Amino acid sequence: MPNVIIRPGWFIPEKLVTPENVYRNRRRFLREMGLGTFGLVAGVVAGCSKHETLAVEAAPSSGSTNAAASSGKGYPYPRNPEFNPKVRISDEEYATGYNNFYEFSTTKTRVRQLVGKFVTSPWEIEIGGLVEKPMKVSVEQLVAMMPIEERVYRFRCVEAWSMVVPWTGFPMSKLLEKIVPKPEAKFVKFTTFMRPDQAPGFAVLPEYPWPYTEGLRMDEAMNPLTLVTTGLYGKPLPKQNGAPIRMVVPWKYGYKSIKSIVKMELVTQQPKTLWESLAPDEYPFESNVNPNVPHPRWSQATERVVDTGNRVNTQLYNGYGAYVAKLYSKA
Ligand SMILES: Nc1nc2c(c(=O)[nH]1)N[C@H]1C(S)=C(S)[C@@H](COP(=O)(O)O)O[C@H]1N2
Ligand SMILES: [Mo]
Repeated sequence: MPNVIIRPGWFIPEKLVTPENVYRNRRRFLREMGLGTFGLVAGVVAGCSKHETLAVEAAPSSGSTNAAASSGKGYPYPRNPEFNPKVRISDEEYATGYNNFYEFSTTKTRVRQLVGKFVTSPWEIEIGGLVEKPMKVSVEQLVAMMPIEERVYRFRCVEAWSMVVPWTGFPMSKLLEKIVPKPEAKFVKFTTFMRPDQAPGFAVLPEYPWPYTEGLRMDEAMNPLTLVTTGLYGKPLPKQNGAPIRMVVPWKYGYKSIKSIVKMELVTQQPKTLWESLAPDEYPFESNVNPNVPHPRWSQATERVVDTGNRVNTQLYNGYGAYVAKLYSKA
């Protein structure tokens, strides 16, 4: 099946798109980090979407069409009317065919072809750290304990593209209530699976500080928008979207929405995340969607809606200010 070969953003030599001084500083930084030039080129350039033409391959290869982890029991779950915006929902084909999941590939349209060996069932998740009631449960057990619903959220990648996706899951706050955080817990650290035999991307980027990790402040994790997610489009998560369990944090850039989670830990210190370790000036910990703060190498003022190709204005907190602005107002 012929398809348009896309030259991804990271293919562009960084010195062509970065002011020289930033380039030099980053080089020094990466050298100090022990990362080579390859890490520089492939590592910190997560995309420059205006050079991309969207091409979702028509037919996913067998094995990638989502022998999803959790059984399809209960799907589709009822949609929460509070999260049902009057905007066009992106075509499912795009949400499941245009993916950032570097454990498999840096080419978004290739990810779903490369997930065949990824075993997502059975799947245990460890939830612990500074909590009174740590647990180690299967995703099925967790789902059975939680109030599951569907929510339509806007999703905005730091690379300036966006989608509108119906996710299925439960609020992180409900899970935190169950595990009872200790007072000294200040952050939640999330960790993705790391099985190089099941995911070819690890070997392609050996200098990355795997596994993929992310984090939220405790008050961000408690915010009612923060969704522990097990499905999309009324079905269990496809592997390429982070089966069987991932986060969706809709007011932050997409890289905070960590996929295929094996561990959640409550900690006192702000955790080091994969992207922040690679390029703190480009992918900082907080990473709230903000049209007024450009990425060092591109504007964040607008975004390309992937399935329509329309360019629309980016909104502060991705439009979720009513829920989250108070978290960031300096009282
Ligand atoms: N483990 C892991 N989680 C990840 C990523 C990744 O490469 N690995 N990419 C992030 C980025 S940059 C984005 S935009 C979203 C993409 O999610 P989607 O493919 O479901 O749209 O996943 C995020 N979570
Ligand atoms: Mo992203």
